[in-house]
Amino acid sequence: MKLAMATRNPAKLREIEPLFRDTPIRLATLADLDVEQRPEEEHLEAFNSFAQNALAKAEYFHDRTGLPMMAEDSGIRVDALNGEPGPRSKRFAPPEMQAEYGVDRANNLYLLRQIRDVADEQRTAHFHCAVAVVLDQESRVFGGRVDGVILYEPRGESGFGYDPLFYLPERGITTAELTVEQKNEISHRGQAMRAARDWLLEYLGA
Ligand code: ITT
Repeated sequence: MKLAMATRNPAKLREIEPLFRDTPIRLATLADLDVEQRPEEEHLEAFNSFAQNALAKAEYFHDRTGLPMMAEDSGIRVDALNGEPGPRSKRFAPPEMQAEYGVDRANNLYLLRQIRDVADEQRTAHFHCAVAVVLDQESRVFGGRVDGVILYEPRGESGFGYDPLFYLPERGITTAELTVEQKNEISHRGQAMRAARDWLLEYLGA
């Protein structure tokens, strides 16, 4: 079965691809399919819900291509910021800051600034991921979540986004210090993607 993955984020793809490697499901990216980027895509993730955003994205690209489509929406919720930035995680730092430092570095600096005066025990945060699968006759959404603590400075070179600040107390490292395989074992994305994959395999009778 060919399944299109509606993401334009190469870092996400690096994590998603290994989870489908030993299955009959062949992942095709939007780039593989020559689906050109359109300005309207900017407005797909308009909800304050990962699940609704993932579903909107998968439905949009399913309509555009007619292919079985999977999309994911993910982000970080920081308790001291009342769950912000949530689905706005990519656009958290102001545009000028993102232009100056690059998106991920700006977001990390901005987050550190926002919680500068927050004490250790209140620096808890959670990565969330929703994966939507849209087929011709069916659609489903799967979720995953991992809990951690925001450090005071970045640590580690792997991963992307907020990984260098996302500390796992029980392991004593950040998610940027895990390999792709190790991160997938525990991550929000790993959990949600495995659930989507296993449902698809069952649906296909594979
Ligand atoms: P799409 O093409 O799939 O929409 P995107 O980069 O626009 O890709 P999102 O809107 O889902 O992705 O934004 C996700 C943001 O949440 C991402 O830019 C990171 O800042 C953060 N994030 C999500 N998952 C993460 C992870 O595993 N590690 C670190 N940060 C993560």
